[in-house]
Amino acid sequence: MRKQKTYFKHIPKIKFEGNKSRNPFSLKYYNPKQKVLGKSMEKHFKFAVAYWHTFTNTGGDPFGAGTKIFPWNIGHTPLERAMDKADAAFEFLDKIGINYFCFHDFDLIEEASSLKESKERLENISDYLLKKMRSQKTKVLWGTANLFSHPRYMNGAATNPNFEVVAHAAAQVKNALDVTIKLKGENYVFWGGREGYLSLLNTNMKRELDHMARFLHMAKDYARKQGFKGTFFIEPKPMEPSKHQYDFDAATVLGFLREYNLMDDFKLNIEVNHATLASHTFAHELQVAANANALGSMDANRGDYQNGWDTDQFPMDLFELTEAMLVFLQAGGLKGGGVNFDAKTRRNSTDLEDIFYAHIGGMDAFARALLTAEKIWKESDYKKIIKQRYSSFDKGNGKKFETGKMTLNQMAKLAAKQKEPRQLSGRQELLENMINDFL
Ligand code: XLS
Ligand code: NI
Ligand code: NI
Repeated sequence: MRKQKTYFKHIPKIKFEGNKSRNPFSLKYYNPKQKVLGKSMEKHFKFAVAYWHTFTNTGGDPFGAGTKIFPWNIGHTPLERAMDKADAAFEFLDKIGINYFCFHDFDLIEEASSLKESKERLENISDYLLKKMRSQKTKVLWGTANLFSHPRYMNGAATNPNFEVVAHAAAQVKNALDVTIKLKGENYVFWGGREGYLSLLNTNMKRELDHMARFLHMAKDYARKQGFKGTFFIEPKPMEPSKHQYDFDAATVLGFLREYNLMDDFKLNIEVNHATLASHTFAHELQVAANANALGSMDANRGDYQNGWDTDQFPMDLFELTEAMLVFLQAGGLKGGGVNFDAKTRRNSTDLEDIFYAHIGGMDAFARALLTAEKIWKESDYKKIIKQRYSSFDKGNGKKFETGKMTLNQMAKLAAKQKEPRQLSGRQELLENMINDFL
């Protein structure tokens, strides 16, 4: 194997030091082996680093070029640059103490001008990654294909009105699945940024949705044939880059999966900032997925109160995360997935240490929220209050109603006999206080 390059020599290995520590290169709350409700934090979360944001995205925006000078970006050939990037990624993963990563095909290595050459490139870089993964015990949480950056996808990938593009997307997904399987990826994600429309005037929506379902069935069948045992995730997002994305939110995606008979193989990957773009809270989206036993994975980040786009900031909002962790605990955790930091440092955070601070902050925020949720769970009346709120359905006529043993006529007769129903407080402020009290 070639000589590994190092990029983060000046940064120490990040360790848990507890919340008295003032060392910015330490974890204050995330203690991987510490148990929360009988399960280690490490197992609860399965934190993953997003290859695209942390090692690929140099911070360009619609108004200006990238600002981040990545020292692993200067090699002469695509393979050299990709290997250098892999060295940086694995050094980072080791130093920060995260065992998983997530990738798009062309985060690993740049796309070539033909499918054939792109495939060769992916084969070469995945050989290299595999060796590194073995020596470092690193794992792939999920892989995916980038079906949105190249101009050929301007009208969509699986939902493109031109069959040639759909076929190209299929080839790309086949290769991305092959790489994911080769790297023993635990899951595979579909995020359909361009699966949607810019204008309904030129769109046959029904036909496009049928195509999307066909495409997902084909991909799933292929992967299963290759022995892939993991879960497929759909990642909902309402818009951006499409005006309207078909995978709008968790409820929409569940409706789609049910309609097209995909529920056995697909679950949801819920992203914080996508939830808020869809006018939901993160907790709401998690709850909708959990209700369907389809809470597969999370993309962790946060939005901005003032901006209406996917700012993908690192998660920091303890209140938002604690509410989410209450749903997470109640759902019994994630089905197959983990917590992927689909988040980027700001465009002007240009030092290499910034990606360390960002991930440390994200891990600590999740850990703190989980610990708070655990305390609320164990030490407060939270569960009792919720149970009490629905207790009229636990016995008598309420129970009969719930179990389908009442008709509308019987209900009407009961109502006629009773007085105006009692008022029952929702206790929202009390419950909100609990989060602050236990933080
Ligand atoms: C973009 C999405 C994307 C997916 C992977 O908004 O979050 O990063 O997670 O394709
Ligand atoms: Ni995402
Ligand atoms: Ni996103």
